[in-house]
Amino acid sequence: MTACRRVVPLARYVPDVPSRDAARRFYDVQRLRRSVRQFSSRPVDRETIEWCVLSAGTAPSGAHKQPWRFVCVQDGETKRRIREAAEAEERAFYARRATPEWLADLAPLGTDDSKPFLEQAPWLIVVFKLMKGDDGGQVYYVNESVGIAVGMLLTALHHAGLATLTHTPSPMGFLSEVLKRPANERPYLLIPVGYPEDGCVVPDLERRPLASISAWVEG
Ligand code: IYR
Repeated sequence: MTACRRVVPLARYVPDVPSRDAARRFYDVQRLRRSVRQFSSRPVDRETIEWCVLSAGTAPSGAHKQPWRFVCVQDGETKRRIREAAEAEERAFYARRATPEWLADLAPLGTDDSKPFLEQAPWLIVVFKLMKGDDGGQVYYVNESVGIAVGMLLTALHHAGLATLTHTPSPMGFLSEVLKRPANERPYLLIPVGYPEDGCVVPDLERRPLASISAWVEG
């Protein structure tokens, strides 16, 4: 059966300053986003996380199937089990699976197989992608859709003053088991969320300038 097309007037967002100023201001917020690995134990209330997940849920998706689920974990015992399983995978990664080139690329980040932030961060948001709808129906452009939603989630959390890490212990199958997720969901990304620890440091990285990330075809 084909659902019939219904339309409503667009509810526009109009910034209170000209678009160029709004864009620059937003960049000034975004440029301070960093991946953080040292989290404070300062709590973050559930409602803050809820608003950010709602923002993520405004992402566009293939055929509007919204093929994402955000599992928000605050429970200490669950975080402990996730850390234990993730560190087991990371030990295998650093000792055997990673190529020498990969290890060399990671050296400036100073990462290793120890992941204390998986317990220190007050929340872990585990993002799952749907391989089929809950009704067994098709989903489309799932990686693109979930990637966009995660970008929006990271942006919303950053805008709320919270720090995040995009963490991909590989393989991530243990997350389905620990969190008892249904068979149509696959783990996509694990995101520790919280305030940065006092004195938190991050790698001294530079971002590519505009000219090196863009090309222009002007009329
Ligand atoms: N998952 C590992 C390794 C790792 C891989 C990449 I690509 C990174 O940008 C960072 C880490 C870990 O979390 O240590």
